[in-house]
Amino acid sequence: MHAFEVNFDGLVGPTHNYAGLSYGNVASLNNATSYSNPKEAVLQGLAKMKAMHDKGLTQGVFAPHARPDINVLRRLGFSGNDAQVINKAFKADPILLRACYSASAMWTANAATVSPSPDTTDGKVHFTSANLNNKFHRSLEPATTTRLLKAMFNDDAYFAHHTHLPDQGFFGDEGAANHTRFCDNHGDQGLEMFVFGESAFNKQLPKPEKFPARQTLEASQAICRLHNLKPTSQILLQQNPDVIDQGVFHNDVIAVGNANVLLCHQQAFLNQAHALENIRNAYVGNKEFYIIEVPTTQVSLSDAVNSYLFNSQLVSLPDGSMLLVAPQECQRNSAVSAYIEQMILADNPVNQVQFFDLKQSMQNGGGPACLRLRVALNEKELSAVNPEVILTDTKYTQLCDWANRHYRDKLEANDFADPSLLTQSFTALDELTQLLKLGSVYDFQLEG
Ligand code: SUG
Repeated sequence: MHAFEVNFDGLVGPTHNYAGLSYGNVASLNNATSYSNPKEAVLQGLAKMKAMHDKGLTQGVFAPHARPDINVLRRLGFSGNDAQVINKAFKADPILLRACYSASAMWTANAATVSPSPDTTDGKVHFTSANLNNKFHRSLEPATTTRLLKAMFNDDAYFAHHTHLPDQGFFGDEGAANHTRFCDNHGDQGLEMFVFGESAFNKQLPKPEKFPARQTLEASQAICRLHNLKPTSQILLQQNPDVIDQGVFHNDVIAVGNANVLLCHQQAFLNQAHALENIRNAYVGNKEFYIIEVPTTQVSLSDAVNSYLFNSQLVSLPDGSMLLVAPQECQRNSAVSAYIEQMILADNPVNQVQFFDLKQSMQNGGGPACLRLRVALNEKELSAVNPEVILTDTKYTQLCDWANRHYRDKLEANDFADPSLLTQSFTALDELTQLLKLGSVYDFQLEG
């Protein structure tokens, strides 16, 4: 049966802002005082989705979360009606309020880990929402993410949904940002690579010293169990702790895989030579497996982090070629652009590059790959997906129109005191759930 990799890109939410919330994420900290443009952000993301659709790929849309999270503000002791809660929180702790306004659910690579059916012993596609417990603003995401996933993949015959892992650092789980899958074709059994930053229980393994490791070995092991992964479809490797300390907060900031290709920096993994040999040996396909290892002498670690080269998407196009979907920051960095030019001419399957302006997301540390959740599906599974979340030309036009009507083009510090931002945001999302036929997925819809 024919199979597809569908990328579900996060629609940037109406309250997208820069609040410096992610310690260990260089861009987030550097842009903490910038103002944001949510309208530009959502349209930049939609332009990438449309470009993928125009290339003949199946492209999905993942709805944003309702922000501010008024329930968590109440849980933290701010009382009264919505306007009073916002007003009190703004006076008491404006950064806390900003965290509750964060549109961070746009980075759907962190929404969940997904195991396609050829890799699982029960033949179902498995989903586990990430608990994201390393950062307060992101820990608010898993319950709504699960509701959204169930509204998109709503058929027990094909899809299995699991509750996110326990909300505690020992089981820190950041989803598909630390997970990639290698296979000959998307419908074949694959090798799922889980990359963890540290072990919670095994004190022998090294840890980063400065910045937090956001994914634990124990979380990755739990996902393998929950997803009924075939033993030959899993490999667990440790990220190089030194690079976490230099701003590589997820594996997808230093490595990206697709089909029979792994593109990674020379310093991506702990004991790299051994790690790469293990991946090569564990590959279950018949095709030649390519490892493109980018040397530090050609692309330094700081060039990698600043350009987000490894947060490019690698996608197989319908004609069999492979495209690097890179942020425009790669084009502007001379070392990185020279490397890309060399790579697409070299003997490996990657033979094209396209650059995208995703500046609004990039300024918070979210590149092309952060914005998408990959779900490999066969024809039957794809026909069981809610069709309204699949991008078409019409849906693209509707979504641009929706964003143009509801989104602001500037948000700065004082705007978060204004309760009409909540009303505008919830109105937009209520309309979106109708456009994408998601039913009631947000707290404000379920409580109302
Ligand atoms: O979790 N930034 C996100 C970026 C996530 C990138 N995702 C992947 N690499 N897959 C994070 O650090 C910044 C929010 C702020 O500072 O306002 C933020 O949450």
